[in-house]
Amino acid sequence: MHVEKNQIDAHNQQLLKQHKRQFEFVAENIPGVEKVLEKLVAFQVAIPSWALGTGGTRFGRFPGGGEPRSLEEKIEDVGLLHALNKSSGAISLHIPWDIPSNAKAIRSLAAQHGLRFDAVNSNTFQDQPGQKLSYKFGSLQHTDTAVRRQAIDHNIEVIKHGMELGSDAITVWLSDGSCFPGQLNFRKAFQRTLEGLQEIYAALPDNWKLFVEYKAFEPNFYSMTVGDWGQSLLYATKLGPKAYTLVDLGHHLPNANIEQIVALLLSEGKLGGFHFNDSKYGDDDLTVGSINPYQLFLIFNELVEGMDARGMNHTSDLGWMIDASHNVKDPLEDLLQSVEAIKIAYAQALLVDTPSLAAAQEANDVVKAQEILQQAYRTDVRPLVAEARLRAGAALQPIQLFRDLRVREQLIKERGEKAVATGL
Ligand SMILES: [Mn+2]
Repeated sequence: MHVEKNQIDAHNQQLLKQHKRQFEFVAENIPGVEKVLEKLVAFQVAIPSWALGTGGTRFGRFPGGGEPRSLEEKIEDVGLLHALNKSSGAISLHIPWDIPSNAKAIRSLAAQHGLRFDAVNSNTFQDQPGQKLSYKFGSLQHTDTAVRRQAIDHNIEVIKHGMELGSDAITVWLSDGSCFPGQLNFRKAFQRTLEGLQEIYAALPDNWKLFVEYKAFEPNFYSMTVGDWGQSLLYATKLGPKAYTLVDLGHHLPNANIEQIVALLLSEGKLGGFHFNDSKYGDDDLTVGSINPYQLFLIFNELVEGMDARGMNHTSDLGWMIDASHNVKDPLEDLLQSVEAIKIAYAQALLVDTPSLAAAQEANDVVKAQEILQQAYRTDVRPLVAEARLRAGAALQPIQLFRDLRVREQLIKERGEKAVATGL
């Protein structure tokens, strides 16, 4: 299933008059609106291969039909999203769920859809069929050298797959940790994990980055061996200049000040990338911006301020990826919503009057500082984001067009009711 240019044009034509009116109304009050639009057009968010099927909980999974059955179909789905919003121009693969049998063919298929390969992800949190040794008691932290060896080798293999696809980063998320007091010697677990990461790091090509992702709890509930940004930063610092901390929004304890974490990691030059999602309780993996859009804006405000302070390129100097998956929505519609929420928060952050904010901060004018942030946050930037889409050749209303074209029905017709994507 492909979305054709003439279908997008026809859709946009219908909405154009109303859109223009809304856009001009907002644009009038935004100094440098053209620069904002350029940045919005350039900004791309990678789609993870595991978010294209209906997710599940440990209690059940309710597939919606027409899910991608192969890596080729996953690329086709991301291509669909990218055709609709021109903001999803990258895919992040998970090995071993998405091992490419013919890397060259996969690469050219992705290129046909205008997609590049974002960070590749390793998996030592599950035992795969036929796997020799178990990760039940961890992978890189394991007491048995042979298990550690197996986990290191797997990561090095993931790097090789990534190289063949033109990716330039690996994300390592470890579920290592302990469920009960006394189970683990923290110091030894840290040391073993560090040594494992050092071997993986040594296998990185020169232009690659290694992202160390942390998570506060789950699947281990007493300790996690990479449990917070402090531990991740410690590993990344010891590893060297190609290692960075990766922030997944759902991987913190409740009420953590993520925007402050982001600001400090950025100023240390150690923020590598992002996994976007939203949550109310823990690692809920809900649609980005669905629960706490103000927090998302505050995070983007720190990102924009911090990247500008270091002269970084917003689009390419950090890895931007969605990491969400859940039970009750069409996964493609959900991803369109998530990308839209990210671009809205980014657009709002671009509107912050930074010089005035800095002056208010220096003068300890608390009220003014808050007003400046909220002025940006309370601006309805949706017409700006839509205008950026229009200029990029995407749909003014991606979800509406997805529904009007009956994309899901088409996919079910092609792939069947019972097609279930590999992944979580
Ligand atoms: Mn993640």
